[in-house]
Amino acid sequence: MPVATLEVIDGIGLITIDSPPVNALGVDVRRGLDAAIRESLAADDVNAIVLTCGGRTFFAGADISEFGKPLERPDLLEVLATIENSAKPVIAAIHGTALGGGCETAIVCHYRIAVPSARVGLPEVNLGLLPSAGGTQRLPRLVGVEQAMEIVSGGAPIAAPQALELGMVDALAREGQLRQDAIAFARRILQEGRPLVRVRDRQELVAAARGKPEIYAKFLAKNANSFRGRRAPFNIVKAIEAAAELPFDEGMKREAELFREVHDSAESAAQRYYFFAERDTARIPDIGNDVRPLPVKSVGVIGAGTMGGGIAMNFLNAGIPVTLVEMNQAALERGLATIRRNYESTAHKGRMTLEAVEKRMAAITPSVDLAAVTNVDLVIEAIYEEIGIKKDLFARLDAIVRARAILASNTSFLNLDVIADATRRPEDVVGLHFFSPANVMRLLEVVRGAKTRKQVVATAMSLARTIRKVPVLSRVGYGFIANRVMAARMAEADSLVLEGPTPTEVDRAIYEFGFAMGPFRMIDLVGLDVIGRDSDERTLAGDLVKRGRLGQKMNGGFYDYDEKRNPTPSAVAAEVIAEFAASKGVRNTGPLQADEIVARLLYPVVNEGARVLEEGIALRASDIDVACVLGYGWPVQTGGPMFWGDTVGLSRIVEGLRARGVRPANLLIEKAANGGSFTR
Ligand code: 3H9
Repeated sequence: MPVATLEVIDGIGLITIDSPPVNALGVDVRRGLDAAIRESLAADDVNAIVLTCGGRTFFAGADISEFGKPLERPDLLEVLATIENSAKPVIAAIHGTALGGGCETAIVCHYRIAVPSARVGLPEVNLGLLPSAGGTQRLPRLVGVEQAMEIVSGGAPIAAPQALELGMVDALAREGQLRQDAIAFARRILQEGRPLVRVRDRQELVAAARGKPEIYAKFLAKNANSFRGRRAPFNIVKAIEAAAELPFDEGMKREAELFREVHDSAESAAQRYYFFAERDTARIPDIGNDVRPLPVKSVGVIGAGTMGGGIAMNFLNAGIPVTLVEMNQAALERGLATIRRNYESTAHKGRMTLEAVEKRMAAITPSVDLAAVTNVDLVIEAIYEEIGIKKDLFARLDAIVRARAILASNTSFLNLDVIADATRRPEDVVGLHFFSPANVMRLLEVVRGAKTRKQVVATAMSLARTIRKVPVLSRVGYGFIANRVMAARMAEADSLVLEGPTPTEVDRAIYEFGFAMGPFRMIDLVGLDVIGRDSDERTLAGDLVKRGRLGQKMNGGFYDYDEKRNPTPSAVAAEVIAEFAASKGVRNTGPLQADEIVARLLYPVVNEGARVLEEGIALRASDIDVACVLGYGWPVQTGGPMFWGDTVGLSRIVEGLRARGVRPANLLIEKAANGGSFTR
């Protein structure tokens, strides 16, 4: 099959590009597109050109796997120049997602028509990049400088109806009728003798922002938090400023310079690695495509608490009805009310209709009788984290649930095999470890027990995608992947504050590294009584709890809080820390530099990651990275702990751990000795 085909339909040249899976603009696509455009320009019987794509989407952007390699010609800029300078109108006909270079191709065309379900956007920032085929210069000419900064630095795609309002597309086609409607649109343009609109020539919106540096300063100040530790958003703002300040061709040169700066950055290498890492999690070496997932058309959730309610919402959102079971009517009603409140709050923000709220609520079958889940395809348990209670529940479920239904536990620390062995069908038991809030967090750890059969694993992995989660497969082990490796950071933070650095200094270093908050702010938020409640060991958090300090919710924790929840250093916490240090005989050795704090806290995470790999708990290092980025907000611009460990250098990590008297994992020692790495 050729990549590009040209059909001539009554004077309209219809170019279709078809390069599965997503029509990425790799060299073959660029060549095909270039040739088809040239052929249309040369053909006497073509008066206007419609550019569309086959398969599931319009161009999804540059081929990410080509970055960092020598680029073969023609480059995208050359192809786009031919389109822009065409004497015949070129109309982009968009379905699926027109992203990155795909969106830039669309906005170089003279007109754009899209089906309502299409989305357009410039997500390069998610790869640590900026658009480099004119996106930063043309988009401000279509939507204005401020809107363009939001779109490009945010990277989120925009739905076609909104893109129409913003001026990114000119018309909507009927769903499923793109081809016909685009051809009709092209005819209208010819009949009405509409001008060839070259976006580069449009001045009005960029002129309005000219000579106003305060626009950019204000935007950067507003986003200081989310741009911290990154480079791409700053270069994006500079490029958009250039669109307002410079003539088009000079602006294009500036865009190219700014792109080169980020292209070679560690941030972009990490984010490009991460892009593929997130997609690799679905590949399981011993489970091929021949293992077909089972259909899951109905779900039972046991437990309507915070976790159970959040889990239920995922399925309701995906149109899968949920039977929600609680022990008593009052708890059930509380759970239902929370779900309703969450949906209504989304509706009040304009992100769903009240009708949709009712539809989702109506898809819940509430019950206080376990027998209500007898006929569902999948039961997920989200009850109290105690092995005896879980075993009992699974034995009861085993007795009533239909054969071949999947029984899942949301346990975060317990041994899934023990739970599975409480049933006569351990092969149908799997772990589905959601992260809180379960309706928001994108990570789903799928736990494969010793006896879980392949089809059940395949079903869980595929179901994760249905509910818009990223599944990471884990074997059974205490804390599975994300909780286990990140616990190493908390343990180290606890021992570090005994030596001198304060919680504020530790948290600041971790925040500057790119996490949303440091470990002490986090534990204050979660509640000091929640973390480590099952342990008998004396801990700092435990000592604070004894003083009535439960965190933000009660009397403060490692920090004091004002009524607006702003933290300030706590004298009581300092006293508790000093007492604890004295009891352990730890000497105060004074403050540390931020990079030393980061190394102290995060080298042990890399080490624990190495153990998780060694033990076969995770399939691959990149799965650990995905779990930490999505489960704990590890800053994606560093790639995740294992990619970051490789960036730091494994020998340095081994030395750092040894200097602290920590035994490095064998795999880590081995790789460091051989000059190996986890992710490259
Ligand atoms: C850019 O355009 C820079 C320009 O400014 C400069 C130009 C000069 N390249 O996600 P899926 C693969 S930067 C290569 O599972 P979905 C993906 O790895 C680019 N491969 O499907 C996967 O492979 P596999 C800006 C790509 O339906 C398969 O396609 N564009 C690319 O859930 C299916 O992907 C972006 O950042 C690519 N560009 O989602 C968009 N895209 O099957 C990136 C996908 O072997 N792409 N693959 O695992 C996406 O956001 C999603 O893939 C998309 C489809 C929404 C399109």
